Amino acid sequence: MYPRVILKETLYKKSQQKRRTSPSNYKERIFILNTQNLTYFEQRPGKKPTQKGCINLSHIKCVEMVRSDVPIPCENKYPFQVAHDNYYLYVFAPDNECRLKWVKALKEATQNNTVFEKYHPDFWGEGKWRCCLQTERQATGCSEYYPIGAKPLPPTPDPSRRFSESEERIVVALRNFTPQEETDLPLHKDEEYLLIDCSEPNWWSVRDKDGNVGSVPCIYVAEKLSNNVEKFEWYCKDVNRTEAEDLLMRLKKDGGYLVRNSKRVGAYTVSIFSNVSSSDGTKYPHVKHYQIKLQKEGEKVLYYLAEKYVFSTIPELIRYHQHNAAVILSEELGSGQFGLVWKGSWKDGQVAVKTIREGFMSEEEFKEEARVMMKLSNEKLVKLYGVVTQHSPIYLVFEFMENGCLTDFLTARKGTFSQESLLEMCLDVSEGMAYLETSNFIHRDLAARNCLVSKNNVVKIADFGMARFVLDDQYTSSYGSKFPVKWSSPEVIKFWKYSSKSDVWSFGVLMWEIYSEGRMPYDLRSNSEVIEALKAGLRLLKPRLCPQSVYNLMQWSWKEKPEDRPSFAQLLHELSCLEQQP
Ligand code: 4IP
Repeated sequence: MYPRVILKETLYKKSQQKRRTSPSNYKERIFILNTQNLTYFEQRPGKKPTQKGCINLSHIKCVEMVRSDVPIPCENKYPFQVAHDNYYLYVFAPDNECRLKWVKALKEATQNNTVFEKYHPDFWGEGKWRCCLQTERQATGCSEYYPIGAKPLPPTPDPSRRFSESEERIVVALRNFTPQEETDLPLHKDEEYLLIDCSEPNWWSVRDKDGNVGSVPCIYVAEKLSNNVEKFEWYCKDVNRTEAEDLLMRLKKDGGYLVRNSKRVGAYTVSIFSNVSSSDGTKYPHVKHYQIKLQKEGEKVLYYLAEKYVFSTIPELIRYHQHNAAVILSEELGSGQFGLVWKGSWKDGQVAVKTIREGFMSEEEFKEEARVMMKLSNEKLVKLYGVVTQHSPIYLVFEFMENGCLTDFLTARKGTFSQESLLEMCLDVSEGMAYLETSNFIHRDLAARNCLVSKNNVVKIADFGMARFVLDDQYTSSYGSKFPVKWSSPEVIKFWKYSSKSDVWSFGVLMWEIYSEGRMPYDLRSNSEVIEALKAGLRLLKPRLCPQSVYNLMQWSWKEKPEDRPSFAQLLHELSCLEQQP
């Protein structure tokens, strides 16, 4: 009896280079997976397919996707790997769905094999593993390998179990998401998903409308709240107007609020405490009451406080206004690239508020993206708390950083930094950038001027992703006077091709700024001279304070081809190793 065929498809493969002299080429082959072997055939027009290779399934030690940013020189751009015997077969699928299907089927067919504990997520090429830079082809992998069934799959919902309305948590996709792993679920912008598990910090498990369950990055979804107000601690059903005032005046918390039943049956009122007069900013503790108004749109009821902002549930209305509580501006801190920057107070704490000059930014697009940006959360990123869009100019409310911008911090304290503190600053930034890299988020304008320093001297990254919304050509065109040429990689200058690897180039320049204690890079050259110098292969010289080991990382970050540069994960690793050295 012939073994049963599981999958059959025409895909591309790379030569396995079994011998030192083997060519490196990509060939179209018919792949057949049956219960015993993975076989591939060449199909010549008018001829019977000829078998070119056959791998016995029992010899397979790992099947996984390849995550790489090297350009793939064949038509199919979605690689996966089959490690068998002492070889790696790289196969290229036409799309991600097809790739996931093959990886899953191969994993299932080899589930009883003795497999690798760790594997290499990137390609072997030019004598090294691109992921961990080991130079031995048989070197143990650098990432944990999960054969089928080993990685806990998200819990499958029990169809017999009915969620009561109060338990059900729905999330809405803020962006599309393409699965990267077998256990991921695609997201379609604005569609709703049932939240199943949010115990993991970065990846949540959700179910789509067809019942498929999988993981999604939590920054790409926002929770949609049901209209059940009873479960919220801010709902004080039977408190009347005078009691609400007493309660809030006693608490004296700026922006403190509660929601109560209005005297009018079926209506709700929000009572809010404020410590300042809205007209002149002087201190004046008082409580204001706003009725939540209803608006009917066909069958639907919408809720609002201010006419422009309507919500389909009261909890959503509260969530919005919670994050958009009044900001009180106190002193002007300076002028940023978008407009004035103020120190302010918001919800009892200090904040930095950026006001955006009218016409300087595409506001509608920015408002959409701000929802994703607000979800980015890492110790080494300056937190974006909220966006106030009720009036023009719009305000962006950020975490307040006592020690100001990194360039000024470096120049003001020139000559006082220890080697440890300079390395620590590079580590802070690489940590924040490694987080952005794993969140699929590109900064596009990384430089010391766009980093800030906290009161404990922690360096944090600011203005991530903002460059996309600027409307000023002087800033967006590479010939413009404000374009950050000195921080931009060659592919950005030539083709505006941004990626985490173009951020890596900028990070190299930022490390240079740190070790030069705030000097302007290429200070004696104009932008066009810098472009010419880069073309000629010239690079920034090693700053006096910079050890050779750190300069090597800068030079690695300034490799002409993006694929030759390290990832932020690698840079973070290398910098941490340097920190451990005596
Ligand atoms: C061959 O190159 C093909 O790419 C082979 O693939 C490949 O074998 C050979 O690698 C490589 O030398 P040429 O066609 O230019 O001779 P296929 O068999 O699909 O044609 P693999 O082992 O990758 O199948 P070596 O290393 O096996 O020689």
